[in-house]
Amino acid sequence: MFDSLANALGKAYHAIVGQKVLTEANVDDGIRAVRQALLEADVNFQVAKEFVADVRQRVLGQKVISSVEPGQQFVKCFHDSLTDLLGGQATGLPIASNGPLILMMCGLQGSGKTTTCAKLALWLRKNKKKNPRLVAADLQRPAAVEQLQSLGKQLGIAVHAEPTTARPPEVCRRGVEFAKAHGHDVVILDTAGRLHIDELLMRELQEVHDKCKPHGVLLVCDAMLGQDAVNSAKEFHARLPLHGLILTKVDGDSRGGAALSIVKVTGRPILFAGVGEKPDDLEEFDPSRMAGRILGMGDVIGLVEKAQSVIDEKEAEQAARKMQKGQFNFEDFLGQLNMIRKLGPLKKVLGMLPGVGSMLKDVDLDDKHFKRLEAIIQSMTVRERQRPEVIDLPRRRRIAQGSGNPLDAVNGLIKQFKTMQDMMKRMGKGGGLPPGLDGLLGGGGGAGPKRGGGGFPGGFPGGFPGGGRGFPGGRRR
Ligand SMILES: Nc1nc2c(ncn2[C@@H]2O[C@H](COP(=O)(O)OP(=O)(O)OP(=O)(O)O)[C@@H](O)[C@H]2O)c(=O)[nH]1
Ligand SMILES: [Mg+2]
Repeated sequence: MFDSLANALGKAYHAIVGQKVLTEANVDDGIRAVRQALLEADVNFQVAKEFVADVRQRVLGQKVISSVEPGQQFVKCFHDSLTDLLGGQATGLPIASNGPLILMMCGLQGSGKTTTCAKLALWLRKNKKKNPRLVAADLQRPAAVEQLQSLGKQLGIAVHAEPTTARPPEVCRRGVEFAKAHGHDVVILDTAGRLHIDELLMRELQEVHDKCKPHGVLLVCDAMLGQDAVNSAKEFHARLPLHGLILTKVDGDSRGGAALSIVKVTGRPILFAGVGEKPDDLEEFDPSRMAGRILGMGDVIGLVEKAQSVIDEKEAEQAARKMQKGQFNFEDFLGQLNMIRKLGPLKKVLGMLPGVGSMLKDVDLDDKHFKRLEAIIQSMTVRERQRPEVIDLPRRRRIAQGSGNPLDAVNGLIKQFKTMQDMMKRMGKGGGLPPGLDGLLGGGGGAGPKRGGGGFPGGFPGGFPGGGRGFPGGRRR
C-alpha cells in the first residue's frame, strides 16, 4: 500500500534529514522532490501543487527549535500537511437519533460495494456491538442478490432480499421497515453499480434516498482507479449528498493517488479503507495515522490497537513489571514471542513500527526464525530458562544439539537476550527508551529510519509488552 509513494517521499525527506540548518534553498530541493513523488503517485496536479505550497509555508514559517533537527522539523510539517490533505480528523459514521442507523452504499460497478456492505456489517457487530441487517437492492446484475445472501450466511448477518421483479426503492423501504420490526439497529442498503454515472440509475438512487432517508450515503471508490475514482466521486457528490467515502482495494494500490486527492477534490472524508478481499479486511481510516504510514513512520496506533486485541493484558503487565526489575527470563521471553506471533504475520506487524521497514532487509525475522528461537528456548531446562546466566559453553552445546541448531544460533540468541536485559534495566531505572521505541511512542514525529535504527532487534520482543497500556518506562500517548 502506497509503496512507491512512501519510497519516493522517503528519498525526498532524506535529502533534508541531516542538514544542519534549513534554508530556503534546501527546503526547495526537498519540496521539489516531494512534488515529483506526488505526481508519480498519480496525485491530482492541482492537489499536488497546493500541497507542496502548504508544506513549504509551514516549513519556512516555523520557528527554528534548536533541540530538533531540521530534517525532523521538515518531516513534522510534512506529516501535518499530509494529515490535513487526508481529511485532518478521523470522521465516524453518522449517528441515528431514533430508529436504526440507515446507511446507503453507492458506487461504480465492481468498486466493492457488496463486499464492503458485508465488511461494514461485520465491523459494526464486532466493534460497536450492533445488530445489522443488509438489504439486497441491486436487482440489476444477475446473482447480485445471491452474492449478498451468501456473504450474510457466511458471517451470520441477516439479509433482506426480494424477487428480482421488485423495484429497488420499494425493496429498500420494506427492508428498513422489516429491520425496525425485528430490532435491528443498523440497516445497510447495497445498491446496484453503474459503469459510469447514468441518468436512469442515478434517479433510482435518488428515489431510494427519498424513500429511506438514510443517515448517511457512503460512496465506495476503487483506489486502483486512481484519478478516475476521484472524478466519479466528484460527480456522485454533485447528485447525492455524500456523508463520506470508503476507499477499497487500497491493498492493491501502490501509488496512492486516489487516496491523496479524493478528500480535497470532493470535500468529503474517507471513513474506511478496504485492504483485502476477506470480510475483516476493513480498517477505520485515520488521516494522521495514514500520513504516518505513508511517510514510513510506522502505524503506531494501529500496532497498539492490534496488540490490545490479542495481548493478554495481565500477562503483559506482569512481564513489564519483571522487566523493570531486571528479572525477565527466557520463560517470559517465550511468552512474549508467542504473543507477538499472535499479532499475525510478523513482517506485517513489524512494518507498522517506525523505522523498522528499512531494517527488515538485514534482519531475518520471519516466522521460521521465530520458530527456531522457540525451539532453542524449549531445549533449555527450566533452571536455564529462569536463570539464563548459568548457561555456559557445555550447556550451550547441549541446547544447540537438542534443538537441532548450530551453536552460533544459540550464542546469538543469548547475546541478544542479554542486550535486551541490559536495556530493560536501563529503562526500569528511568533511563529512557532505546531509540527505536522512543519513536514508537510518537516522540516528536521524527522517528525516521535514522533514529529508529538502534531499537531492534534487542528492543522489540521485550520492549513491546505492557502493550495495552503504554510501554514500560515510557511516556504514554
Ligand atoms: N483486494 C481487494 N479486493 C476487493 C476489496 N473490496 C472488494 N474487492 C473485490 O472486488 C470485487 C468486486 O467487489 P463487489 O463487492 O462485488 O463490488 P460491487 O461494487 O458490489 O460490484 P457490482 O455489484 O457489480 O457493482 C470482488 O472480487 C471483491 O472481492 C478490497 O478492499 N481489496
Ligand atoms: Mg454489488
